[in-house]
This record gives sequence, C-alpha cells and structure tokens, in this order.
Amino acid sequence: MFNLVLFGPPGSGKGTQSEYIIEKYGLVHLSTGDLLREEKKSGSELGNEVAKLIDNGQLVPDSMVQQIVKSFVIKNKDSKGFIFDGFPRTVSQAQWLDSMLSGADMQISLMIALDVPENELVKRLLGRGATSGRADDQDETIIANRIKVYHQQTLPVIDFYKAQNKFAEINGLGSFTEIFERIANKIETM
Ligand code: B4P
Repeated sequence: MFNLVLFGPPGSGKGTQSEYIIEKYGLVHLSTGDLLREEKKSGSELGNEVAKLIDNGQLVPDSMVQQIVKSFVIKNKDSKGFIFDGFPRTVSQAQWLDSMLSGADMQISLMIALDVPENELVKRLLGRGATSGRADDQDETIIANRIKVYHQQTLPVIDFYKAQNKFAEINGLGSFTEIFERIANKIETM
C-alpha cells in the first residue's frame, strides 16, 4: 500500500495535482478541505460550525477533522493507498495519523511538499475565488490569514516527516503537467 501526504500552503496545487496522481497511480483521494466543505453544505450543526471557521481562514479543530479522516480511511481500507491532501495540517494531526494508521498496519510512505511563493498563492486563490464561490478565496485579508495560519501551525509538520526520512520537496511553479512530472519522479525514485 502506498500512502502519500501531499503538502503545501493554500493554493499550492494540492487538489489540482491530486487528480493527476489518482489517474496514474489509482490512489484514493482524501481531501479534508473537500470533506469539510461537504459537511458545510449539508447544513448540519457540525457543518455550521465548520463554515464559520473555514470561511474565515481558520483551521477546524483537530478532533473534528480526525473523526472525518478515520471514518473515510475505514471505509476505503482495501484501496491501493491514499493521497492525504490538506491533512495533516498540525503536528498533532500528524502524530494522530501515524498512530491511527499503525493500528491498521499501515503507514505514510512519503510526504511531497509543493513550494510556491506567496505572491503566486494569492494570485491563484483570488483567481479561483472569482468563479468558485468559495468565501475563503475571495478576500485578501482571509487569504493572508490562511497563509499566516499555514506558517504558524502547518509548516512544522515538515520536520515531523523529515525526522522519519519521508520528506521530499518540489518546485510548485510551472504547468500542471511539468509539476506532475516532478511529483511522479519523486514517487518513482523513493
Ligand atoms: P483546502 O481545501 O485544503 O484548501 P486549499 O489549501 O486552498 O487547496 P489547494 O492547495 O488544494 O488548492 P489548489 O492549489 O489545488 O482547505 C480549505 C480550508 O479547510 C482550510 O483553510 C481549513 O479551514 C479547512 N481545513 C482543511 N483541512 C484541514 C485540516 N486538516 N485541519 C483543519 N482544517 C482544515 O488550487 C488553487 C488554485 O490554484 C486553483 O484555482 C488551481 O487551478 C490553481 N493552480 C493550481 N496549480 C496551478 C499551477 N501550477 N499554475 C497556476 N495555477 C494553478
């Protein structure tokens, strides 16, 4: 089983590249952003809580995300492997993921981080916000907050995987296919 953590700041191309990876390697896509947006759309009490946080560029509490991740993994446990897109986003999510996976005799194989400069992130997110209807992509202050949260809470996750020799970084600038080639190269030479 091959389990990939696709990592990077908001707008770095995690969701975009996940589609190429799924097509080539047949992995199951676990995007916590997508799962949380589905919960938000459902209009449930939990969904309303989630909406307040994601629309303002804040992280959803670890316990809430972990519950969603666990049931998704259990439902797809017979797959060839997972792409964890946007998860883990805190060191405690990373520790929890390791222990949840090891309980099921699984582990993370590799983390690939997409490196994209901040001005490009803002440009991409505002571009998507113009058509997607996503509140968190339409306001420069909220985008700046998401990037700040990334630096404060998410970036330390890199050290967690570096310590396990599972970290690889690629340049996230270029065409979709150029970036995908860099990712495939890391996967195939690991
Ligand atoms: P996500 O849905 O994960 O949002 P994201 O980081 O904006 O997405 P992504 O990085 O995948 O976007 P992409 O670059 O592909 O999270 C949203 C929110 O959910 C978070 O802020 C948080 O509140 C919550 N959340 C999610 N996971 C959580 C967790 N684990 N814990 C707590 N809270 C959590 O696409 C961006 C745009 O760039 C697109 O328009 C795309 O077309 C464009 N693009 C991509 N690659 C490009 C390229 N090479 N060149 C030009 N444009 C490109």
